[in-house]
Amino acid sequence: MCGIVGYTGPRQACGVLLGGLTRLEYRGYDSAGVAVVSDGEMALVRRVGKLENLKAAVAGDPVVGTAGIGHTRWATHGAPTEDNAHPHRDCSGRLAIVHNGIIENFAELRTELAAAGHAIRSETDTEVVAHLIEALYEGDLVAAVQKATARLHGSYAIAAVHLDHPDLLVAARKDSPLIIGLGDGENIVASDIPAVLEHTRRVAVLHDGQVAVVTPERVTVHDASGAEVEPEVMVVEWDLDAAEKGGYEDFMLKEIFEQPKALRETLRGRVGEDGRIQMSELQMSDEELAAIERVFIVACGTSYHAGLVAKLLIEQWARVPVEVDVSSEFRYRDPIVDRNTLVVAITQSGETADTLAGVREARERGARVFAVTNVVGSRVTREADGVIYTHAGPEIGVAATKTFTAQIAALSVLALRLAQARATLEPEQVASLWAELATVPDVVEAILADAQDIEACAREYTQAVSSLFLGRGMGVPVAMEGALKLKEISYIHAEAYPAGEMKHGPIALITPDVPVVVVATQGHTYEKVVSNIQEVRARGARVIAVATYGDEAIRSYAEHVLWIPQVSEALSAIPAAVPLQLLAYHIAKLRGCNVDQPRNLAKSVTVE
Ligand code: HGA
Repeated sequence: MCGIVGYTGPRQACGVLLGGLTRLEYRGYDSAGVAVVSDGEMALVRRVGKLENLKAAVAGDPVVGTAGIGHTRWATHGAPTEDNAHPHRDCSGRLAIVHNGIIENFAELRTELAAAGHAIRSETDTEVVAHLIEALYEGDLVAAVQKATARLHGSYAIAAVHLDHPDLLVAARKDSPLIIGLGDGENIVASDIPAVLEHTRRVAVLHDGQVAVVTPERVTVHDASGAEVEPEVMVVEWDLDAAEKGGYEDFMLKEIFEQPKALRETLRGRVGEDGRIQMSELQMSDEELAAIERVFIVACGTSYHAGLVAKLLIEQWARVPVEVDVSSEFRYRDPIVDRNTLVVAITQSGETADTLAGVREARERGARVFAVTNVVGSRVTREADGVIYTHAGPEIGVAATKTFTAQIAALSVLALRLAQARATLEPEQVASLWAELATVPDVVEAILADAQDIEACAREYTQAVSSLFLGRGMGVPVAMEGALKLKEISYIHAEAYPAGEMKHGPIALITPDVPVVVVATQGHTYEKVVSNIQEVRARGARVIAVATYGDEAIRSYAEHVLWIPQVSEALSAIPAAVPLQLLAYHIAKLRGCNVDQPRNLAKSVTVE
């Protein structure tokens, strides 16, 4: 998720590592460290906080050596502390590794390795990998890494160094990026291109399941069977700014396209071997979950919209009444919250002041409070009784995109977990809903692959002053989020309404100049939505519909159709949200707006 740099060559490694990590700093991180093979010792320096802290430590006590690895950590497992910072070492202290990603089966491996006598010092999933490599090491680091990665479930980009092989870096990846900058007599492993651009523009891209063996003079790449394969080499033409954005024009666009990965990471490891949904973070037994009388969801902005989606899912699947409150309202009213209430506080940053106040308020009233957040170690994780993490990776664009859909994914799992505990769905129904939920990342990938027409549609609405977003059922929170995205980044006024409610007021606003965006995906209110489309068209409105592939009839009701694949109604929020993110993005870009940093907005709202 965050930064990896590894160096082997004639120069002092530490300077190259710190330089590379500096180029990855824009991604956000909470701690940093380097390990350098230094005259028969593994020199290790780690610091919490900014790279400046690490640089100051190294300046005071220079680390000498020409091969090493560095990391900026964005915590997923274990708080952002020095002990949890990477690199991590094995028991002998002769091996050090850095890792991006999540090892799903780390708990089992940890138990196994601890039983075999390994002393595991941190809370991270990463350290377990260092000990696993140690356990499998018989003098050949490449073979040990290969055997170790075969035992890992989850996602990883790993770089390892060992004192027995002073100028060797071994790197491996699955579902987390890793490249090798090819230099002259030196090579640099990195999780992202900006880290190597200062030194080289020739880059070998490592693919899933491959292991790279890197020395100053040579890079060889092996597939999972150990056979040597031809590395894919490209020459990078991007400048640093474009490289930071992965070739996308803006962070927001990059993050929209990162959604399949964010969703996969968030859904990872949620089903046990027995086929049951697991959410151990809740630390509540089935009996305790069954005893819940009410769920209260507290959130602001985009997170509030994810909460509205969760309300529909929890009520439908788990048959518990759910209230969703804007945090700044919740904290100042007298909500009916007691020890039988489960409160779910949703905050991307984990620092949202109003939501934190809501958490305190709810706990004072005796409720059990869970946070859904994207930032490990953030304030809400210390104030809530438990935390459900979205593993979307750092989000830099101010307007939330991948964290929104990841929140919905995490909350969908929560709803299934509640339904399972309360036996409101048959085990087969839970299994089949899970099976479909697990395909949603692929559905989003398909939408993103077929989104070329959205820009042309956006071009027709750049002059709009006001717009209306309509939907029913699951389409309501999707419409609300679509409207929020549009107003946040394009500054076009956008109002969202349940489609059936439109004729009680907002219909008065409709003119040919007010585009109406309608979520008209397949579902039990589809016909009703079509009637609402007819009502707005009768008043001259131009309609942009989000609809399901195959719905040919919709073409005759709407000026533009943004297509999504067929999914069940309950799981339609994530797919339907994606084209609306892109619509807002393109309209804002065509209007010349700064989509990553819209005016007046902050990424993390830490004031009331
Ligand atoms: N799961 C590991 C690595 C997380 C990551 O990708 N950080 O950048 C951890 O929590 O340390």
